[in-house]
Amino acid sequence: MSYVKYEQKDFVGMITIDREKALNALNSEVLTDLEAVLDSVSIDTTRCLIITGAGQKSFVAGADIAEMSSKTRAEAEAFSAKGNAVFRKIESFPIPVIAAVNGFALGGGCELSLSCDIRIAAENAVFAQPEAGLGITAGFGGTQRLARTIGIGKAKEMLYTCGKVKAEEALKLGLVNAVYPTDQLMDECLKLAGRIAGNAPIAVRATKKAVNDGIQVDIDSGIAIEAAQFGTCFETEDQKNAMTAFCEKRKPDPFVN
Ligand code: CO8
Repeated sequence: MSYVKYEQKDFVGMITIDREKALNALNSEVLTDLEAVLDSVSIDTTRCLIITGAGQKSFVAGADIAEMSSKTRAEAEAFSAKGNAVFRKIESFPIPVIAAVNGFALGGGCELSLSCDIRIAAENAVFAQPEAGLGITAGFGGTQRLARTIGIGKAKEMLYTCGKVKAEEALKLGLVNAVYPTDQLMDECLKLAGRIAGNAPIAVRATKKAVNDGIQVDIDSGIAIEAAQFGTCFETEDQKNAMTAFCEKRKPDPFVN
């Protein structure tokens, strides 16, 4: 039995963390299953991923507190390393990943969403980093990605106070890109994924890599990274197809992977 389900519709892959009775909390098995599902995704047939939680109440209510409660320092560091390896895999996954946040995104759940390219929230979404109240720091990248996403001041406030941030406030903070009624969340995420999947896949992958790699370096190095990715696109069928079609005032043929 796997705690993580995978479904594919056209070019869009949907990953569901399926441990609903524990509000989809991340224990070691869930992390192992999530990594296995990610490893099984073929980018030859998939252009965008959506990650969500099973049920309507929770995206992911954090790392599993019961499992963590008796860990030694070395075991805690190993658990953190395991989660971080999976989240880095999502962050650097070759195709865009959308977090469909359907309820609680607490601790490791907020951090999971932060490793995705885009967060879309249901109206019932609640974000928080409750770790300081549990006697620990964030351990799956929260101190790093939250500050990079919403800025240092607001990130520190969330991390120090453990305060809950509801969907509308998350939108104002730039923590999420959009908020939808809970029953429309998946349809809206599928529409967004479909729009991404409708563009030239190699160009989208190159764009993700340019943004991700460029944000880590100084502006001149970042521009050089973009220039290199831009150049590679000129060796693709999609570039020739799309630009020729524009010049001939017609629609391009379907894009290829
Ligand atoms: N871990 C384990 N079990 C959980 C978790 C969790 N994070 N969250 C919920 N559950 C379980 C509950 O124990 C409960 O189980 P049971 O039915 O067997 O008693 C079940 O899910 C349902 O939960 P509640 O009955 O509590 O449901 P409520 O609607 O009353 O409350 C809340 C929902 C508010 C979400 C509440 O469950 C809660 O506060 N959960 C904990 C949230 C939290 O603090 N998350 C952060 C955890 S720390 C973390 O994520 C650190 C990440 C980095 C790790 C680094 C490794 C070293």
